Amino acid sequence: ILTREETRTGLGPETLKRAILNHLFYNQGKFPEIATRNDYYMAMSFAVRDRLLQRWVASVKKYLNADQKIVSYLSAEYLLGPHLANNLINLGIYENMEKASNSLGMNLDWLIAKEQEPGLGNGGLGRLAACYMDSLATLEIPAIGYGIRYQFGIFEQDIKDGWQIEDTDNWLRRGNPWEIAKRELGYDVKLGGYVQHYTDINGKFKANWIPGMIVKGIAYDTPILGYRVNTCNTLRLWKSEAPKSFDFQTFNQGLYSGAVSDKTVCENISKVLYPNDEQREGKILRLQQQYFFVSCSLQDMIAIHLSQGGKIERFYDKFVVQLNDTHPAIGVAEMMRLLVDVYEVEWDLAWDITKKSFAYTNHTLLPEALETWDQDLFQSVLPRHLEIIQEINRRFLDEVTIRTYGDQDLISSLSIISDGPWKKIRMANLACAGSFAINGVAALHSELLKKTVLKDWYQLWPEKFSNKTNGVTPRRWMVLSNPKLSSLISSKIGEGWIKNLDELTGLEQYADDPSFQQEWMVVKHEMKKDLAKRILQRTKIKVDPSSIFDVHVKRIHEYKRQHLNILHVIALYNRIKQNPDAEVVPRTFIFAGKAAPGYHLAKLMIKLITSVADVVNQDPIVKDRIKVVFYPNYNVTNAQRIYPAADVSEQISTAGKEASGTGNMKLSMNGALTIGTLDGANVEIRDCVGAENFFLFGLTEEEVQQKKSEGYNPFDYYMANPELKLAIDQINSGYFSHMNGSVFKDLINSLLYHDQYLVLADFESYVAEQERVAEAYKDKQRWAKMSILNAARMGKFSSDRSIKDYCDDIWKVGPSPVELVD
Ligand code: DL6
Repeated sequence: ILTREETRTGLGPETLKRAILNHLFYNQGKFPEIATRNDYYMAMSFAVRDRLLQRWVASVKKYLNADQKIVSYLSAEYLLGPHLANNLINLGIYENMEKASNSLGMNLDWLIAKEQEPGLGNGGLGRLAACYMDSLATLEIPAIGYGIRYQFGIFEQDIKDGWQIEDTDNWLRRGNPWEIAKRELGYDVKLGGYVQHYTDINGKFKANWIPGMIVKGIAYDTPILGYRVNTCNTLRLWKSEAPKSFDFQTFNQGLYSGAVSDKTVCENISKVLYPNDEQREGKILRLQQQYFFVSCSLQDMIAIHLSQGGKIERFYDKFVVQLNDTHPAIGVAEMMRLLVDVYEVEWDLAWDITKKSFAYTNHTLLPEALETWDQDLFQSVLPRHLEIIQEINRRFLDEVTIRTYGDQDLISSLSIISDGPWKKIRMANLACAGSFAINGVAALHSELLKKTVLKDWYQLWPEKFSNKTNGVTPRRWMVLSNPKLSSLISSKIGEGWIKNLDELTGLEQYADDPSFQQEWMVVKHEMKKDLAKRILQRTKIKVDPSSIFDVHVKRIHEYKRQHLNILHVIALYNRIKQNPDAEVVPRTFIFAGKAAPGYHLAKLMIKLITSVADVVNQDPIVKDRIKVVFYPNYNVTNAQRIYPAADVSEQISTAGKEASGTGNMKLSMNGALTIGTLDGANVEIRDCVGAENFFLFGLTEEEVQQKKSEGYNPFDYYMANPELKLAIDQINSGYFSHMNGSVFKDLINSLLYHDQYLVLADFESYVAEQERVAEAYKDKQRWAKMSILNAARMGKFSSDRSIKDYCDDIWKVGPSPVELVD
């Protein structure tokens, strides 16, 4: 009998080396003399995947047990980031793989760098889904993540002449060793057409949906392994195809292009991730995408449940379905269609099953981000679902009428279909009506949901509401991205914190210890040097690693207020210009983030940052005391390089606008100090790390509302603050744009005459707090202590804690450890 070490799943360096060579020869038809670095990356990834699959098979066998409840996470986005290094860490074979790769004459870091990251998400929401998949597996919770296998993920960003340029993200170009296509596992999805009604022989009223087209969803599975456990869950992403790839009948009739276009139309559905543009209404393809993946996923869950002898009426015993925002909310209507039309379940029972199966997470308070669909458009794509939604709504509003004694305002606000001549389907209302639980993603956000966008829902169904503060996985965001800091931490408190982040509090006892402070700051400096090198390579800007690394990285959006930050930079610049000997603590302002391609003002904000950078970085009077960098193409890979090097974390959104934020957590865990408003999870971060270790500024959410209701006039702030006025005048006059003042006029007009996000109102307090930041940085010991305490007190923000909260309060699913049998 072979030991595991001798079989293809052993974990020792020799076995790994043999596995890599085997894949290179027998899988890829290559040998060392001709193999490229990418060939080695692929071979190594296949070798790692073998080890995942061994665990995956054991996990799936366990889940096939009829009594095992499974969490089904429905998300249109998964911003996974590269797999290889993360899997090496979770398997516990990083060092062994390093040895294996060295003995093959390969550098492991090079191979890791070969991976094209799957950027199947826009930002926080998609990245949260990825962190949750990691935590679900680590906590040994049976789970399937369902989504879309976009052929093109989030666009790649380049900067030309200071402007954002978008390029296609062809991430599958060189193949994807992590996924397994399950060609046999496919579901038909109907789209368009019309509905016929008839009465069957038993006198039952029936609907027959005659589709305009049928698309096939093919499953592509990616194994997601937990940290140092055998649980390996499934991320099942659907690719759309034509049911028959080639229609011979059409071909024979000489309509070749017709036959091909059908294939193209079908394949288009999973072709590209939608960027979260301002204007996203009316995009038929987006509705098709949402329905496509949700329908495949629900059909799949039902098939799994029935194949194990489950009864359709008890679907919710097998699966709990979490809706990641409203993107999959059409699932509520699809579940009803499957139950009523396909499985012939009576309406009331079907509605009961549906409401016991779904839970909904809201991720935004921004009204423009709450999805609605024009009823006519909706009908053209999903005619049967429109009927179902109308029926759900009719019965639902009857219930509301009785409960509210006919309160018209409540009835119209809760209605799933809006009144008026242009009827709209409100997806958040559909999600709320069809779910047994509704949650926000940070304490403040959950409170505001209850007071604002979901106020009326809360009034009638308070028991459905809860808060589940977001979290992030310390495996990727500390162990993988900051190995030196992680080793330092482990050298003091052991490795338990990696799975139980609360153990980081063990670091508090060293926060005042000068030698630990020294070690901490040395690691920080190393990481800053690494980033400085990359900045030089990528942007040709030389930055000083001993300056404050002030980091503002996230999607570019007015509410996230990158323009507030750059106004402060201009103010500092002017202080130096007006007094060249002014004492300015050297600082490097690092920005990164993508602007939605159709979001004009966000793109102008990038141009403003790069334009200010061009002037400030070159001005000899500044003498390198301030530098401004826009690091292009912010993605998971680049985020992993930036967070460890940050001293200051900019979390400066207008209070009440950022639902939670997760970058704020990652930065703090890596020892950055936050300058921030009382917004999203900042509030809880400040509570945890202590007010004395957090730089607070700006209006509170109530003050923002108050100011707006009093009639906020940004122009008054502009006139009242000479530093602010000068900065804006300079932008306006073309000082930063080769004397062409018109470049930024839209941005300036928006600030001076609208300023929806109260940038000007918060400017003064922001600048004052930034002075405190600089002051604090001068005292190295104080800074080191604050930095250590930030990391030490971040236990709450592990995604393991979030997932445990979901499991205990909403999903009612517990761990189910998986045994490996040789
Ligand atoms: O919950 C994850 C993430 C939050 O941390 C951000 O604060 C929030 O802006 C983001 N929301 C979205 C909303 N998209 N839609 N719809 O991405 O979610």
